[in-house]
This record gives sequence, structure tokens and C-alpha cells, in this order.
Amino acid sequence: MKSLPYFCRGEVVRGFGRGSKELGIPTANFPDSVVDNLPADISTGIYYGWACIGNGDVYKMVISIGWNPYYKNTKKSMETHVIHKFKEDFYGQTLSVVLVGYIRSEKSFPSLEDLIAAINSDIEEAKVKLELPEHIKLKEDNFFTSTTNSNKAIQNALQELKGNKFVLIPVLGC
Ligand code: ADP
Ligand code: RBF
Ligand code: MG
Repeated sequence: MKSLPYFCRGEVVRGFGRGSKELGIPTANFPDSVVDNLPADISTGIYYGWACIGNGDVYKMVISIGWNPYYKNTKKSMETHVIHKFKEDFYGQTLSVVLVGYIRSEKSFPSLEDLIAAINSDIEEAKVKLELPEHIKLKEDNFFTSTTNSNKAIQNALQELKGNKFVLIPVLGC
């Protein structure tokens, strides 16, 4: 996937209200504007990476992108579970994430217990993989400390252009 690592941020909005917190796995949902801007090569499925709320600490995360086949959603969603215990909800705040690696595609499961077990195994895989030096360095990326979107938005766009075999010609004075 040429778009990885993929950087994005957006407001945390209300999700399906299915009470994923009751499953012990709350997921912070992105609005449609973020979901609709995903590059074509970021396929649906489960990814791991880094996340931060506002300008707070950076934590490990897992993110699910797609239609939740277990629930047969009709709307594509992007839901991040931050691997950290927060004291309070953070609806309305800005969530910044970097998608680092792909774990698996979304699946349906024979029972809710099987879905929860799969998610918990994704979390364990993310914890281990993110310890690799090439992944740890993204935790320190200035994307998480800078206040604007522009740098990474430009980098994401350039990466897409490169994939399309466009050539960038630097212009003096720009
Ligand atoms: P919704 O259906 O509205 O997304 P959830 O049950 O999935 O509801 O809970 C998600 C909300 O829980 C997030 O929007 C956030 O405010 C809060 N939350 C608390 N802890 C976490 C966490 N570790 N990861 C993600 N969201 C969390
Ligand atoms: N939903 C599915 O229907 N199938 C999946 O394979 C699946 N995997 C997930 C993996 C992770 C790491 C997370 C955070 C969520 C996953 N979900 C999956 C989404 C889950 O159904 C959803 O978070 C809850 O229904 C609450 O919206
Ligand atoms: Mg949610």
C-alpha cells in the first residue's frame, strides 16, 4: 500500500451508538469528510498506528475502516480504538492518527464473543508491531505536535501523485 503511512485528522463524532464501550472497546468515529477523503489504495480492513487527542500524548491505536460486516452497516466508517484508558469522553475534540500497517480484512463472525476476541487479538498484534524501530519513529513525527494540517496533507497528496507516476519539477523561488 503506497499510501502508508497515512496521516489524517478530524473531529470525533457520535458513532452508531451500539455501545462498543459495553464491549470494553470504545471507538472514536471520524466524520464522513475524513472517510470520503481516503486514498483509493487504502482498502477497508483493520490497521494499527499512532493516535493523539488534541495536543495530548501519542498512544498506540487500532482502526477499523469499512462496513462492519458483523453488523451489515450501509455507511462506511473509520473507527479508532486508542490503546489507553481515558478518564473522560472526547467527543468534539480533534483526533490525529497515522496509519502505519495493515492487520487483516473485516469479517463477519458467528458470535459477538468471536468479534471481541478478534479485536483483542488485533490490539495485541498492534502493541507488538508498533515496537519496531521504524514504527516507533512515527510516534515522534511532528504531525502530532504541529497545529496545522497542511504539511501532511501536502505529503499525502504528493505520495498519491508519485504512485500515479507524476514528476515533480521544483520551481526556483517557490
Ligand atoms: P460511538 O458509537 O458514539 O462511537 P462508542 O461506544 O464507540 O460510541 O464510544 C466512543 C467514544 O468513547 C469516543 O468518541 C470517545 O469520546 C470515548 N473514548 C473513551 N476512551 C476511548 C478510547 N480508549 N478509544 C476511543 N474512544 C474512547
Ligand atoms: N466489525 C466487523 O464487523 N468485523 C470486523 O472484523 C471488525 N474488526 C474490528 C477490529 C478493530 C480493531 C476494531 C476497533 C473494530 C472492528 N470492528 C469490526 C468494528 C466493530 O464492529 C465496531 O467498532 C462496533 O460495532 C462499534 O461501532
Ligand atoms: Mg464508536
